[in-house]
Amino acid sequence: MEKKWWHNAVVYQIYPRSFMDSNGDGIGDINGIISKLDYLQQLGINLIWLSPVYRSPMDDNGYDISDYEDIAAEFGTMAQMESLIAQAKQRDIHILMDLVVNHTSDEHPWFIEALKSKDNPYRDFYIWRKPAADGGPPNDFHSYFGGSGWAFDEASGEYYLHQFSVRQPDLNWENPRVHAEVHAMMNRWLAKGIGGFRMDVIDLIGKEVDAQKMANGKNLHALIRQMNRATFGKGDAVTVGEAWSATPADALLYSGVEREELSMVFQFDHIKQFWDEHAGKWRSKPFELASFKAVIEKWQTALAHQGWNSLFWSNHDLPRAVSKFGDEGEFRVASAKMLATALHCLKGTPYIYQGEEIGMTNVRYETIDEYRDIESLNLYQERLAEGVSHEEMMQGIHANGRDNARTPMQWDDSPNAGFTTGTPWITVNPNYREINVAAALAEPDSILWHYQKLVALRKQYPVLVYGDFQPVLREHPQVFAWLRALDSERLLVINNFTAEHLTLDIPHQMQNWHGECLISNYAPRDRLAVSIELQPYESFALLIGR
Ligand code: TEU
Ligand code: CA
Repeated sequence: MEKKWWHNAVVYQIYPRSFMDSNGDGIGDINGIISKLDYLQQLGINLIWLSPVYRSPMDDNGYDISDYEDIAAEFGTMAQMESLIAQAKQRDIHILMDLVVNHTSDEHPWFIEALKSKDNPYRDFYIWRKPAADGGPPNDFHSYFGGSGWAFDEASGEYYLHQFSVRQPDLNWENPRVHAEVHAMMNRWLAKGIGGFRMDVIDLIGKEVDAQKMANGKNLHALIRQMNRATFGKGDAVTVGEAWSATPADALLYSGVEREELSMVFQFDHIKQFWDEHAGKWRSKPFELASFKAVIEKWQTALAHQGWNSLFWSNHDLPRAVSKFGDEGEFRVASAKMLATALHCLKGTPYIYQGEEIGMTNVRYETIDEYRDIESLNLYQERLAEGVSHEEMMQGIHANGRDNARTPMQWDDSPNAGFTTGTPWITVNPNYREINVAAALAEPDSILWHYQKLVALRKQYPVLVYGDFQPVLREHPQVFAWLRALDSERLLVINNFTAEHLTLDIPHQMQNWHGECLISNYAPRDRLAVSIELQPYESFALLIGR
């Protein structure tokens, strides 16, 4: 496999609204991020995925952009953004900008023009349809944020498509002028020295609207290859596409080396598998290791030699990793470290979502009024109108609501966790007095230093980057284990995914294995035996001696 500069890099995702507030208005901002670059350099990460900071009316916290080449006033200025890019680069950290081009804000000049008349030159930048015979929406397509995916425009008597909020009209990617505008914008950002792009719902831009085939439309890959050749393909930028619909076969189309499309995609099988078939994310299914292992193994195996995996437990749309896959209580630290070791010892690019490195947890606001996320608020109303109880919806929001990931970053135990000297835009998780960066920095055995070690190991041991994934102990109901093999090097990774003490019987051919324990969350283990006693959530990686 052709080696890439970013293959041994780890990505840190920043949700700017909740990372660090530098001017006391309760909203995180770019100067706040700049003030924490030394902290990120110390962690060792080399890429930052920066969620949107562009001008936006913030209907969806910035994923509704009104100007792709200006910075939202609450986040700062373009000069500050350029300073962030420069100061990060001085620390060998490269910025991945969030590219949100499946839709714009309804305040984007293109849409304002489009609304003026049917023959406005920008009308065809969006997707319009005549009403159905009954005067209603053209079809029953449902928005991801509730309600119809069609909004009526009185002036023209037509409907426009919005897969997300009514204030996020979809762009018409069948229009070559849209291609040209977006490519030019991307090239201007690349010229500012960014490291690449994270691409929002990129699997939706090839939508076949009248067939209601939104994801994986027939032109999708041609559009991405065209984008590659017109912009980032000319350099060695990193690109990661968000693709909720992706299968391993799709991922090979997106990230196959000879495909000239993307570096990798975010696929969500290990997330969706715990969503209820009918109620979706609003009713969680209990975590179950066997099917979880099967999904991870499927992706590790399918992209073994072709393509490249992205590795993540959470992001700004998902619940906190330790709450979803670990233990928030007695074993919060042990399980957070186990989840870190497991993720960083798989093959692909690991992503750390802000706060994951200190084991931040989900939040449980008592009332719906404390929530801010448009998806949670809209679906709460819609489901209650359909007869779902308040209690059940609050349970769903507590388990899978997006605000779980968006509570302010917990820097120390001062008021509002040191995130702001003002009133935070969303309530700080009350456990910040215990869970915060200052406490983690002061505790040599903290989750934070465990992440720092994993990031460093990735730069020291090629087996962690290029080693083949080979499952072991596949049938074990509580342990997820595998080998990474590269040339003569073998790394054994064993993870107890439960709070139980376990006696793990070691397969005969592995019983005398010994070597160097690269990382563990209990006492280091440098040799196996007939069986070993595993502690709750115990996890270690053993580099097998020659
Ligand atoms: O997310 C796509 C998406 O489908 C999720 O928003 C959705 O919430 C899903 O149910 C996961 O929980 C992307 C961005 O990541 C998200 O923040 C934006 O809201 C969305 O696109 C629209 O831009
Ligand atoms: Ca601020």
